[in-house]
Amino acid sequence: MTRPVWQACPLLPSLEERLRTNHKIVDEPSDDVVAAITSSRFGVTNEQIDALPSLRAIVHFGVGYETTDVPYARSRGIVVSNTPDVLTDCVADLAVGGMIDVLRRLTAADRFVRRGDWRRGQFPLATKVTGRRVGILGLGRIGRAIAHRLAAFDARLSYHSRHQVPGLPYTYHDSPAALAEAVEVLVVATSGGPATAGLVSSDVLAALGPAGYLVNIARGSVVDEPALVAALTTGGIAGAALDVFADEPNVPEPLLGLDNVVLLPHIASATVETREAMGDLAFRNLHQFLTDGTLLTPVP
Ligand code: 8YV
Repeated sequence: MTRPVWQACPLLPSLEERLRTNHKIVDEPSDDVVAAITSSRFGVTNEQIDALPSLRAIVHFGVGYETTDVPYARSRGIVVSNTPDVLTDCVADLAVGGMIDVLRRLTAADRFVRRGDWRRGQFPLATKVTGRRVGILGLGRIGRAIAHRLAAFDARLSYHSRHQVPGLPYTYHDSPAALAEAVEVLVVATSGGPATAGLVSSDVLAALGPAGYLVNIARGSVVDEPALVAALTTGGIAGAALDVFADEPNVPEPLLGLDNVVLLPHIASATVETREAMGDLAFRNLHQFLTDGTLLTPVP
């Protein structure tokens, strides 16, 4: 266990401790590092890859890996892993929580009570959750887990994905705009990266319309953020629940004063149970790579 591993960014404290107990972890990259461990937020850049001639594996803490250029890494003989599945439940739970919050105005009502406004009058009526037409953009593991939960709310479910998935009881739409047109709530559950950048465009938001809600637990890059801000500030859509933003931790200033927007600091996977499971899976990927050169959960 003497081959050095570069820790490219701060990680979960329990993971850092386990890494340092079991492996030779270095904070500064050197010519002889064979693996890098990083998070979905930071990844490893192509410049860093070029500077590390012995690098053969990049292990991500997180399911997303768009911060690392995987084809480039592969072209340099580097294998890449992520932490799928272990966070699916929590991310799906948060998507449903965000949807309920923005439709029923839970956090807005909480602010109403704290401001003392209840003594002065009634909180405005909200929007019913059960039975809504909901569209899922991106029907991967997380999108399916969201759909599964929403079925218990009698949601009328439809989706758009790169490919139609055979055998599912949900209506398929062949574009994000067609999906948005057909639903009252659009839930973004795609992966990030160049392939999905700006997929929720001003046209898609216009198709969602003044009575429509957007929920985003995927990546800020999937939504045209200036178009979203414009839609929210002008009544182009009814509201949004956002866990992700284009330039985290910076949230567009015009959103801060809006009561019809739920703003969350990228917490979809942030439970003790899930983060520990992600840390364990990242550790096991690294350990396996250092033991036999393979990864437990290589990226697809
Ligand atoms: C984490 C995420 O916030 O897994 C992902 O892709 O976005 C979140 O679970 C992230 O991994 C922390 O870096």
